Amino acid sequence: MAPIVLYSTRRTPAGRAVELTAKMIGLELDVKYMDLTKKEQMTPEFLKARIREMNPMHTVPTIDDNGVPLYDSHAIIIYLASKYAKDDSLYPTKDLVKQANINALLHFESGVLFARLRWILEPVFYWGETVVPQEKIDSVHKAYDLLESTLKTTGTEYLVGSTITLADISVSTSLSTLNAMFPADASKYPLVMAYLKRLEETMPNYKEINTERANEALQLYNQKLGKV
Ligand SMILES: N[C@@H](CCC(=O)N[C@@H](CS)C(=O)NCC(=O)O)C(=O)O
Repeated sequence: MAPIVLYSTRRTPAGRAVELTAKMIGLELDVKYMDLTKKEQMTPEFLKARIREMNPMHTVPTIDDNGVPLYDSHAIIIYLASKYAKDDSLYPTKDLVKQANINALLHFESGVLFARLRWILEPVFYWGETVVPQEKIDSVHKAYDLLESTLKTTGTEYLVGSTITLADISVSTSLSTLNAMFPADASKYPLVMAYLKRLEETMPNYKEINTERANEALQLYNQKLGKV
């Protein structure tokens, strides 16, 4: 069986979640990076890769698992963990309450963290906007507030329990990028900061896939805003 092909970019949090998950379950991927600033997802070469037919949303990440196309990072990481992981620690199949709590945080990543990040970055990266409205930045700090309350309520080391799950993998990607661009105030969000530090120290491949790539996103952001 050929390795699963992942269409992604180095920077996208959603694609990074797929890479982190694959590494954690020891799954080889054939990663094909694209440059969305050059609209590579619209070039004939890329369309020839049939991504639009595979994914009507033309978003990355998209995977091709030996002829089976799938899109949306949350759907993809659940699929990879369910199909290829040696055990169900990343995404429990029998403890349905735990699974539902993980799902809730995957939706939080998608609907709050990633959505607010994309709301800021898309106009700057792709539409030439050079000013970011304060209300958008405020919305990021409100998201930290939600995460702080979540961590206070659960009181666990990771988002859902004492071991890393798909919730941490997904949340870590947007959170590390947001924090690189709009640093969370440690005096207001001590649990968020402690959580980020824990992830940095314990999540396999965190530095390579989150810290370094979040910094690449920050560099492009600063460059586009004329800050460097
Ligand atoms: N909910 C999706 C969001 C993916 C997404 O919006 N990806 C962006 C890059 S960060 C993209 O592909 N943009 C190009 C486009 O929409 O054409 C996921 O989790 O995979």
